[in-house]
Amino acid sequence: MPVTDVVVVGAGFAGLHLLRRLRESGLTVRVLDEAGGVGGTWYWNRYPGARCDVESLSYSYSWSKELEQDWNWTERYAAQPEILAYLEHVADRFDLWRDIELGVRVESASFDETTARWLVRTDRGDDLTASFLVMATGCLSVPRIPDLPGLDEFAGEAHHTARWPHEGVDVSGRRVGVFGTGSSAIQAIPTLAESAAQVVVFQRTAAFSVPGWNRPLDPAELALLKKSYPERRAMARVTEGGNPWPGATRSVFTVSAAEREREFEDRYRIGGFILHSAFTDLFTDADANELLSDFVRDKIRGRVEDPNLAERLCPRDYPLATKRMCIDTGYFEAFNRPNVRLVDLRGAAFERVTTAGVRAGGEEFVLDVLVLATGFDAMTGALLGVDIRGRGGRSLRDAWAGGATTYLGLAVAGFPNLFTVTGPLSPSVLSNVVGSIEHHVAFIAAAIDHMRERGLTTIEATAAAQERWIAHAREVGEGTLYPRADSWYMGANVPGKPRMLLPYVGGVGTYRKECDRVVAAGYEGFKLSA
Ligand code: NA7
Repeated sequence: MPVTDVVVVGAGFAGLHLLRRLRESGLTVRVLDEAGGVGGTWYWNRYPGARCDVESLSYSYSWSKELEQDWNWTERYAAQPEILAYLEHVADRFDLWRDIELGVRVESASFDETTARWLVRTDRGDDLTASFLVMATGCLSVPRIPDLPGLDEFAGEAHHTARWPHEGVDVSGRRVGVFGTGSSAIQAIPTLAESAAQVVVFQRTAAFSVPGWNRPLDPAELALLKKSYPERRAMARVTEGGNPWPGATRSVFTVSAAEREREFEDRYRIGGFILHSAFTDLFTDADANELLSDFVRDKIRGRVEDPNLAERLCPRDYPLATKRMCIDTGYFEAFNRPNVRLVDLRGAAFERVTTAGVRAGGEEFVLDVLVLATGFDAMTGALLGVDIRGRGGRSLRDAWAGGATTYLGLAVAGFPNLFTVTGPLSPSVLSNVVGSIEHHVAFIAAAIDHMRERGLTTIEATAAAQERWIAHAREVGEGTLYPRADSWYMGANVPGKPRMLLPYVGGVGTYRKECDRVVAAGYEGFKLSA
C-alpha cells in the first residue's frame, strides 16, 4: 500500500499550493482529484461567460515573486480559460504533476488510532496511508441539481453550469432556458444572449448585481500594477474582506445624503465589491443596508429600459450582500434585447419541466437547452461527500448532523491530523479565497513543521476550543444581517441542511490575528501528542 506523509484531496488553488509548500518541508505528498485536470472550480465551471468576480491581480498566488512578475493577466477580471491556464502553468513550472493523480475520487478516509495514520480509499479500490489528511476540496464544488419535476423527461440538453461540457454547447439559433439568477447565471445570460435565438430566464429571487467594469489590461498598466503587488498583498492580509483597499471607518449615518451618494457613486464607478466596504454599518444595520440597497435598485432601474421589467429585476427580499453580491458585465442590459425574456417565478409559478421545455404560470416555454445555474452544496458538501471517520470510527457526517463544527475552520475535534482548507467557520467565501487559502496552507505547513521538529505525531482540536470558536463565530454572525437571508452562506439552498452561518464573518484581519495568537501560545486549543 502506498505510504505518504500527506494526502491532499483536491488539485485546485489550495491543493497545488499545498503540494509545493509541503514538499519544501521535505514531506511526501499525494494530491488526488476526481477531475481530469488541475484547477478545481476553474476546471469544472466552463459555462459561457465564466469569469472570476475578484480582480486578477488579487486572485492569484503571492508566494512566488517570479510568478507574479512573469504571468501577464490580460483582463481586469480573468475569464475561466485564463485562470485554468495559469494553474496549469503553475503545475508545470513547479513540477507538480508527478505527485498529482487525476480522475480518482476519494470515497472514504478513516483514522487508525493505533498507528495514528489515515487510511484513504478511492473509487479505484486502491488504498493509501498518510500521517495527515488535508481536504482542499473547495467551498463551491458540489453542484446542486434542483428537484424539478419532469427534468428527466426533457428532450433537449440540460447542463449545470459547474458541469458544462468541455466541448462547449453551441446555442446559436437555439432556445435556451436558464434557472437561477446568482453569479453563474448573471455571467452566462449576456453571453448566451449574443448567439441564442431566445433566452428565457426563470427567476426565483432577483439578485443585487453591479458592474465590474471589466476591460483588457494594457501592457503599460499591467507593468505598473505588477509593481504594486507588495502593497496590495500586504493590505489584503489585514483588511476585513482580504481586499487591497482600506476598510470603512465611518457610519453611513454620520454623513449627509449628498456625501453618502457621492461615496456610493465613486465606488460604483470603480466597480466590484469595493461598493459594500463604503461604510462600517452596511452589514450590521438594516437601515444602513437599505440605503445601499436603494442605491443599487436605482442603478438597476437605470439599466433596464422597461420600467415594469426593471421592478421585477429589483431585489427586495433580503439585505444587499447577505446573498453574495454579483459582479456583472451587461447583465441587466441583456434584458433590453428582444431575445431575452424574464419569467418571474413569484408571479408565474413553476409547474414542471416537460419534454419540450418548461411550464410556468400556465404557459409552456419551448426550449432546446436548459441551463441549471442553481448553485452548490456550499462549504460542507465536498467534505461530507467523503466518508471521513475519526476517533472511535465516528463519521464526520454524524459529527456534523446538527451543523458544521470546526476549530478555526481548520480542524475538527475527534478527527486528529485532519485539516480543512477554508473550512466552515473560517472567512473563506467572504474573503478573496486565494488569500485565505494561502493563509491556511501556511498554518497547516507550519503546524506540521512544528510537530516534526518535536517528534510529535498527532494534532487535534480540543472539544472545548472548538465549542468556544463556534460560540464566537455564532455571536459575531448574529451581530450582522447575514442570518436574515435564505442564502447558501446559511445552508438554506439545500433542503434539510442545518441552518447556520457557515463562513466566519469576523473579518480576515481579525481572523489572522487569532490564528497567530493560537500559534504563539503553542497551538492553543489543539492537543499535540507523540
Ligand atoms: P447561487 O448563487 O447559489 O445561485 C443559484 C441560483 O439558482 C439562485 O438564483 C437560486 O434562487 C436559483 N435556484 C436554485 N434552485 C432553484 C429552483 N429550484 N428554481 C429556480 N431557481 C433556483 O449559485 P451560483 O453558481 O450562481 O454562484 C455561486 C457562487 O459561485 C457565487 O456566489 C460566487 O462566489 C461564485 P434562490 O436565490 O435560491 O431563490
